[in-house]
Amino acid sequence: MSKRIIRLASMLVLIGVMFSMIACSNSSEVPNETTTGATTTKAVTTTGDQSTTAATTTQAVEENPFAEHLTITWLMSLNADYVEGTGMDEEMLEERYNIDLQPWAISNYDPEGLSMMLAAGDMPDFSKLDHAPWDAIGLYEQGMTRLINKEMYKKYFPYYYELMLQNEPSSLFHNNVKNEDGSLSDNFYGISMVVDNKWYYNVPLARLDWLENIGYEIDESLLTPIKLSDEKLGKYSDQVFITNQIFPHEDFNEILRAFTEDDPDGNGEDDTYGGVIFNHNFRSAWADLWWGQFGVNSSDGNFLYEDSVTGDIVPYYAFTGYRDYMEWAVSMRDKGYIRTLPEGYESLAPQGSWYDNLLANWMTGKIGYFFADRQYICRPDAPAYSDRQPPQSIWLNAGDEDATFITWPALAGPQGIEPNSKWGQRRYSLDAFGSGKNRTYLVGAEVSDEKLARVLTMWNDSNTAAIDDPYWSVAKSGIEGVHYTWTGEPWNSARITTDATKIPPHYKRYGGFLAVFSTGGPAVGANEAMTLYTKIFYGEEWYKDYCIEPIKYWSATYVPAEMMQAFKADWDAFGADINKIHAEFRDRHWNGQIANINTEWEQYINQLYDAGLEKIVNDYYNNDDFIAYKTPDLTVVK
Ligand SMILES: [Ca+2]
Ligand SMILES: [Ca+2]
Repeated sequence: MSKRIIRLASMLVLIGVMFSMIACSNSSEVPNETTTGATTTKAVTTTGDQSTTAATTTQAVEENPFAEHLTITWLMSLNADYVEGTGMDEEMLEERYNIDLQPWAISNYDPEGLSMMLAAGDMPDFSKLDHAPWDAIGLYEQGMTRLINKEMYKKYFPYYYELMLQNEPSSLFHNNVKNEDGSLSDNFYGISMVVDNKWYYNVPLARLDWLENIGYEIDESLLTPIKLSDEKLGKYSDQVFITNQIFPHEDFNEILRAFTEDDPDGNGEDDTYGGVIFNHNFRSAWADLWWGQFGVNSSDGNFLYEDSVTGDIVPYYAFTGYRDYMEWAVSMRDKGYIRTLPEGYESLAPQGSWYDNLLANWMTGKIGYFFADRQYICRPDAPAYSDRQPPQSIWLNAGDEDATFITWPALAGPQGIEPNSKWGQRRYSLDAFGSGKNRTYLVGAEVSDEKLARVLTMWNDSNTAAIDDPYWSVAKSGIEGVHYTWTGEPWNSARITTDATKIPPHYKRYGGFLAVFSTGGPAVGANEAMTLYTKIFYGEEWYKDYCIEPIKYWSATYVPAEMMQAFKADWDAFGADINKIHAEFRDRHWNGQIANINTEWEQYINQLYDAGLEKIVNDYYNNDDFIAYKTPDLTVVK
């Protein structure tokens, strides 16, 4: 338990009740070095390194595992113009692993090209066929691919195998060749991609200068300034601060009130307000922080929740957290502390209508609280997009060059910070392993164990090498000064990719041999703000404390195929009625037509159950054959 309450010296809020709760935890003092490169502490395996002399290894008697020269066909890139034998990365890997890589000049995003290839019976040895007509199971059933046994990972790709163990049980579900009784086997239809299951996008961002103007002081020791040195935003260095502290829910409500009523911009006019909210039917990642205060997620309807009274597993629209969110939202809206956007924002498509509107409203400089994509805070290198986002939009477009900001992990819920309190953001990927066409690497039917072992070894070496390893950094990303440049300190600043047309022919790259696994570690080579934010975010493991975890998650990964089919039939029968009851209740609530939430919520739930939700809950959501979600160990593998 390491949730941290922000401790404010406030003239406006009753001190004592909230601030006596928890002292700042020392767990925040994670040195940056541990997070700069998730892979740096793992030793490079020497088996693949032919430049290492035998004398330096203790297993001198071992045979050279790369003695036999192997030809390996390949298709893992958009690069349809690539001419085999011309790439710098191809040459490097061929030399080290005693192989001839033969990339095929078809884009893996080309449905026609891939269909023709497969129709002709051609299957590359190693591929990722995002737009093929069949998925991994379909291709295997047609005899195009082979299976991969877990032992191969254990032996030749231990880095991957360890991640697999860490992320059980869900790591085993993806691409698994299930036994006849439905149990898991040790064989897989393809190599499941590893994705970052710790990531979340939006974080809270508020005007720090306004907080100070309305009487809050935050201890400087709790604030880490974002340093900026680029030409564009460098003059705003030290104007955005990251803190790992949390405003208690009631404090934050009070802040939204004061942003509205206490003239935080000091111009003597009643012209500001706390934040922007959307109506109840707007479900998006941009509403997740608001909803998340009440333990319910807006953007992903596959999250299921446990009803604390009945123990039923229910969808968001039957969960009390949703009710509590709606109550809070309407109450704050009616007070004017948070406001909706002008007409027309409701539509999610085209995206521009609400998104442009939101950014334009924030840019008025009259709003105190925002939610910000961590990737774009103070980002200097994506002008068209990022200049409209706070904080930079306030400096650049609202004409408020002195504005200061604070950003923190999540908005807290009314139940406080007790260990079992469930509020916060949503991890973007719940599982570390993925499946489906765009998250599965395929191995051709003709590939021998030896060939598979060679490639797995290559991937193991590339993933376990130090981030600045002279061989692997070039094999993965090219040469500094040729393929990219750093904006500041190497490996600790932004990396700008050189325009492809400006790279000399002999430095061309295929680019699809190694960039195959995202291990969930902090990204290197982002802009200054994101690099710092990422270090704190991963170093302090915010995703462990500030994310809502579903009790169950509705997806083919967790739901048996027959159950999914039966559900679809039932949903076809009941779904429209359930949706209608939900929509009516939701809209009446938004329109202020609910007189007594407690009685009307109960009536609403009864209506839903009578309309068929009871059967859905009993037969599917509560059913033990629908496996409960288990949060994996989210520690970043070093
Ligand atoms: Ca070749
Ligand atoms: Ca004012």
